[in-house]
Amino acid sequence: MGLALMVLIWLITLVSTYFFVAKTWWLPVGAAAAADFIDKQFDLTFVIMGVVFLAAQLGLGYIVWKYRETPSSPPVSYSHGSTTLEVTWTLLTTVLFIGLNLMGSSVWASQRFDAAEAGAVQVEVTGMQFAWYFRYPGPDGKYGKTSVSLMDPSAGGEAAVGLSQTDPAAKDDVVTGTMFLPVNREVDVSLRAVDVIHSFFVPNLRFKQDAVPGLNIHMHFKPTAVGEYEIACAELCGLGHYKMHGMVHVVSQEDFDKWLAAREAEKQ
Ligand SMILES: [Cu+2]
Repeated sequence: MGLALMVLIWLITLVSTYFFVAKTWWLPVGAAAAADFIDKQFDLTFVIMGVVFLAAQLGLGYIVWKYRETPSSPPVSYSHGSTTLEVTWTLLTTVLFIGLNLMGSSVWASQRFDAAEAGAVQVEVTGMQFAWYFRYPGPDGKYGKTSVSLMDPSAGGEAAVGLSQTDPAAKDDVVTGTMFLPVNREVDVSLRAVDVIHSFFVPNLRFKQDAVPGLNIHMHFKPTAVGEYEIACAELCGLGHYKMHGMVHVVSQEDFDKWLAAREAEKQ
C-alpha cells in the first residue's frame, strides 16, 4: 500500500510538472516593451518554485513509503518538531519571497509610480458591470469633467462614464467601446471603476491592474507590435463577469490618428 501511494504521489507530481515544463498552457506572445522582463521573471519564479515543489512532493512520496506499516514496524514515536528546521525554512522562504519581489519591483513600480514618457497617449479606462469604456481627451489634451450623478451605464458611451455636457474640455472627449493605441508609443492609462472592483487585464501586453471605485489609478506601458489583443476582466465582478471583455487594436501612428479623427468627426 505504501509503495502504491508513493507511486501515485510521484506520478501526480511529475505529470503536473510536465505541463509547466512543456508550457502546455502559457502566456500568449508578449507585445509590450516590458514583456521580456516580465516573462523572464515569470520563468525564474516557476523554476525556483518548481524545484521546491518537486523536492517536497518527491520527499513526501518517499517518506510515505519508508514509514509504511509492516509486521516488524516499531511502535509509533512522536516528534515535537525542530526549532532549527522551522527557523531555517521560514528564513529561506522569506528571503525567496522578498528577493523575488525586489527583483520584479523595478518594472512593476516604474510602471505605476514613475511618470509616463513625455508625449504618451492618454487613455482613461473605465470598468463597469459588464463593459469597458475608453476615453481619449481629444485635441485639447484635457479630459473633461465626469460626475457620478451623470453616469448611466445602461445608456453606454459618454453617458456611461458620466461625461459632462457643459464642461468645454469635455466637448472633444471621445468615448469608445474599443481601445485603439499607436504602436511604439507609451500609453498613460487612468483606470477607474464605476460599481465594483474590476481588473483590466491584457495578457499580450502583460498589463494587469485592478480598477477600484473611487480611485484613479495611473499606469503606463508601451505596445511594441501591431495586432489585436483581447482584454479580459480579471476580477470576479458579478454574474456577467465572464463576458466582460474587449479588444485593444494596436495600429500604426497614422492609422491611430485617422481613427481618432473619425471618432471626433462623428461627435460633430
Ligand atoms: Cu469586471
